[in-house]
Amino acid sequence: MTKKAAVINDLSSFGRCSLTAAIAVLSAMGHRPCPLPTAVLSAQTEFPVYAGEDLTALMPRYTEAWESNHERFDGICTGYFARSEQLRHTLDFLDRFQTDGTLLLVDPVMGDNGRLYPAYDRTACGKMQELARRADVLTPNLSELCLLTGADYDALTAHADDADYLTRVAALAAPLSAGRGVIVTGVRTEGCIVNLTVQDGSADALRSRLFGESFSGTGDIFSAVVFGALLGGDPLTRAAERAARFVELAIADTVKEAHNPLYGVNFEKFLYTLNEVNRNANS
Ligand code: PXL
Repeated sequence: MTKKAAVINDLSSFGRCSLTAAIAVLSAMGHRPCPLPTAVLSAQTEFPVYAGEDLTALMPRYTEAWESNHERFDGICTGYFARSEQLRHTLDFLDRFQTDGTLLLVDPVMGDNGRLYPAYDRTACGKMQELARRADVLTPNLSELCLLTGADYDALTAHADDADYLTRVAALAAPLSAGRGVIVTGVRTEGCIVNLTVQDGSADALRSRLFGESFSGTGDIFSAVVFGALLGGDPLTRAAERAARFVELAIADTVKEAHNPLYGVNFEKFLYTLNEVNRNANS
């Protein structure tokens, strides 16, 4: 059944991330994305130059307009926030639209490779912790897991070759996973990338090919596929597997040609693989 999903994220013209990724992925999976844009940008903020317009002031107006029209959502997913005020508006949005039956996926987009994104500050990190507590599913990368839990990224990754590395990452995610699913994305280990699903006291490690580069938007594409799969009724580990395989396909295609990781990955030509009609026809 088609599910209606509010997607709170920015619209970046270059970088194949945030709404550009989520609208395409959710639509391909047969759902109805309803974007609540937090900002419009000529490119995501890691580009050397970008122009943007902050839409923070529009957020409460969208919320009120949607409430006046009695809109309801089967799911809500959140991504990048440019300012801590946007997180406050999102918490208010949840007060009005999050019900027992709403699936809330929070991708706590704050940084990568142990560093905060340029537009991010510590106040926003604190608000993100508050938002994370309301989520049914969290999809932090390792840097974001450290920011959410207060762990030291450098100390943790200094022992990435240890046999018990994944056990320590899972132990770090365990308190966060009380009452919700957590997928720690893109953990580099033993020559591969691991997406670690932590839920109900157990951890499930899914291994993918390591390409050795970090591409814009892959975390956003991953969380959009997880969200779409969960809305469609998949269990969390299956959702993580579909997302990992989809991102892997897109990266493998991208590295075959001259590329700049800032421009993201060739996911568009594989969207058809996410479509339920194709999935049912192929199964
Ligand atoms: O992919 C994460 C992301 C989303 N949106 C914007 C960003 C980034 C990462 O830098 O700058 C605007």
